[in-house]
Amino acid sequence: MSIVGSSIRENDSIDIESLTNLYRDSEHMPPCLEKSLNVLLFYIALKQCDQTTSLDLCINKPDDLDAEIEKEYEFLKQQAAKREIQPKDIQKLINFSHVNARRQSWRYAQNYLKKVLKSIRPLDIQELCRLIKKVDDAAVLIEDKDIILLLGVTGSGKSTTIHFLGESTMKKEIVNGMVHFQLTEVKNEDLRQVTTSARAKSDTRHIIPVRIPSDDGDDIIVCDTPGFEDTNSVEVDIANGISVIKAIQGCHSVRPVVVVSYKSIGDRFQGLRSLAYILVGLLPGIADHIRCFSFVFTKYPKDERQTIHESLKAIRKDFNETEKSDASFRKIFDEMITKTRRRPITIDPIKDNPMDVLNELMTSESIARPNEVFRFSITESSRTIVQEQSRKYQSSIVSATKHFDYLLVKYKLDQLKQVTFVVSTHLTLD
Ligand SMILES: Nc1nc2c(ncn2[C@@H]2O[C@H](COP(=O)(O)OP(=O)(O)O)[C@@H](O)[C@H]2O)c(=O)[nH]1
Ligand SMILES: [Mg+2]
Repeated sequence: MSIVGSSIRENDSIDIESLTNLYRDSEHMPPCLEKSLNVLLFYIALKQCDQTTSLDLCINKPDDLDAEIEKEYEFLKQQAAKREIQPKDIQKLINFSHVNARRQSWRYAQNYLKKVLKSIRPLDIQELCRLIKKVDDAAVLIEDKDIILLLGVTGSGKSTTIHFLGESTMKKEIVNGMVHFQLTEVKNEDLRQVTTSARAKSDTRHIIPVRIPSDDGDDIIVCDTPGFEDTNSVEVDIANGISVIKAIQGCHSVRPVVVVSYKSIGDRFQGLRSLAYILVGLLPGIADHIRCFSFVFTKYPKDERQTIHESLKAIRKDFNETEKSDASFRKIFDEMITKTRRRPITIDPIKDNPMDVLNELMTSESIARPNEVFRFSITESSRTIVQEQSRKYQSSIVSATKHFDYLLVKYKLDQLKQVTFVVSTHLTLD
């Protein structure tokens, strides 16, 4: 084994944190199908890493990675054959993955393995516990504080906006045909955790508070959040529903800032409609607090900034019957229309002045008792997945007991205990 200390660069499918997590998770597992999948995913991630960028990581890398991969696939196949209950197509997916690995098509090999993992382990309790832990740390930093909370769908530009507010420098690039603001210097330490992404997928997996020194000497705390849409992974959805909301509830006051991108206003306004529903889900009594909301518009072509107010009015006129009869939904739109009448807040992350924007956001009223306003909720499908995962652990325990595999019994019992703990302490609260 040699130490990988020099070689990882974030690319499309792997970042350092997830690589370290894969490694740590598999280290703690007894030999089983799940471990084998994790080990292979880790090896494949190593294969995908760029060998040029220097990073200080202490991860053991096999000297002959190709041979280890081959060996692990064989082991994986044996483990899969041993299972009494065979999830559908599992052998086939493993074979697909193996063939792709032999062809060095790592992305395909990885995706097939992820499918297998998802079917045998629908909920990654390790990942969920990690997310909850990070949120708990964030909760300490924002407890009893006045915060600005960025909300908006994935890709709307929340993380880029928070970097702008924290005075990170960036340069404009075109990535996959779209404008991307690549960070060039991150000065604020809290912002090191905030990654931005040119992909549609969310990079922010939990709430991240960023302290920004203000003109009067106090810090202004701005929080980046993961999107609250139902396309999140089950782990992010549960962590959002139980921990993020709890952290927000612990604040002294909250100024919600909704980040809306140009794209969501165009294209039949669908993005804006789903955003409004997400907001109502988070704050059922939103109508009573709507004046505390600010709206920031991103990705606007210069010549179209003046059209924001008129486009919103056009959407409002076009409301269907359901939308018209939904008071909260109407209120959100009316507030956006009111707040864009004079001068909408648009942000050019390179040219605009962050303090001007921050000062403007601070002039809005704040929600004084967030614990009475924000609510817990996780999607129905996440609830089902938690139950399914508990059942899977139970049947693995029975099966491992039959095979006298007590190490595995202990491991699965520990996992089941963690799921039960999360469920009993959090999910039963609402
Ligand atoms: N904030 C902002 N982001 C932009 C703009 N134009 C393009 N983007 C890009 O939109 C993508 C998604 O941004 P990100 O901040 O990661 O979105 P998030 O998922 O809401 O955190 C990134 O590639 C940004 O660089 C713009 O005018 N403002
Ligand atoms: Mg983000």
